[in-house]
Amino acid sequence: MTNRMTIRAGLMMAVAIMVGACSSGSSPTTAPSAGGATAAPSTGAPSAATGKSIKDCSITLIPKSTDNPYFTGVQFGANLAAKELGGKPVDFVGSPQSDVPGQIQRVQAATVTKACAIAIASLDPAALAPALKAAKDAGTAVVGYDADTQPDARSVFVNQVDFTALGVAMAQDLAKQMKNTGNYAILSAQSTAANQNAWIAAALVELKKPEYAAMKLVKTVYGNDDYKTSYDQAVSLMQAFPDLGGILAPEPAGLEGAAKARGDLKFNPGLAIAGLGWPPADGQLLKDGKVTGFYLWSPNDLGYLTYYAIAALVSGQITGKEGETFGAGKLGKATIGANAVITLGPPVFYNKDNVDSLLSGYQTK
Ligand code: RAM
Repeated sequence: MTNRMTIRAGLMMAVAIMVGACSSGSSPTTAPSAGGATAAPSTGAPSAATGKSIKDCSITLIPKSTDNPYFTGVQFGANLAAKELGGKPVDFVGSPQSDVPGQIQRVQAATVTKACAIAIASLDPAALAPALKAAKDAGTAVVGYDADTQPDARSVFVNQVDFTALGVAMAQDLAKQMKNTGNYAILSAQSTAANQNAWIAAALVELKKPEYAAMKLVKTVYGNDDYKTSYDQAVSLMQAFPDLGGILAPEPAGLEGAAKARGDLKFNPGLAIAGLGWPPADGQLLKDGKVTGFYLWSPNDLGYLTYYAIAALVSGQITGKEGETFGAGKLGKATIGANAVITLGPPVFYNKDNVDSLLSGYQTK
């Protein structure tokens, strides 16, 4: 079974109804064929449009941070696609922790060395936009993935999951655990991260519905995808709000930090924790009953799709126009949606029963 198929199977088992019902905007813009493959992509050959072949292409892949296994998983997936298309492995460059100036420097370095493409998970869209626009002007293709930059600073954005679908799904999980009542806080990644901010916005729209009137957001804090910072933030929340009923953590370091802090502080064991987790490690939280469930998607597939999108872009097969399509290997045909966004698919809901059987899309080496 391919990773992609695994995602779909996992979703069907766990949350098909939940995610499917929660958003009108949740339909994926990649559509795998029944066999998980389509006609061989035609992205390897030079095209009249740009004259570039992926085979000669140096790609700089910039993560939010290199110490985060999520991004090494994206790199792994990108290199799988590189192998399939006969391209070079990506140059995975970044700082160990979130570092906006570091991202800007890496974009500038790739521009100077005339990289054929830059793929970036932007820590701060506004701060990165000038450097990315300069890269584009110099002839380097710019693709956003995971966390978007400003739309005018990239050609396409490869989105892991529909923003609204994920935000609503996480909100509903939190509310269910809290029985629709009580104070909750949000423990996010970077305050400027477009992905987390979009998911949070969608979650808050959902939680404005009358059935959640007894739930109140008391504070939003940021842990920068760093476990220690996230843990400290969770401790501060529990100290400041002794009646806290729930934490929504739309990133794995926050989820883990919240679970650990709740135990260390001997805080109310009923404190609900919902959001995103890293299945290879946080599966243990599920099995120990510390967290009832969390969402994620395959970072390998995200990297793989990103690489295929770059190949299609540099060959001239796509330009970023809505409705354009390209072959994405085992993921099937991908279609560009509104605002030049290509969406991988729905998230998977992990619980103690399915987590061990759904680990195939998380390889990091
Ligand atoms: C962290 C990062 C990344 C996000 C994942 C789920 O690793 O913030 O951007 O997509 O969590």
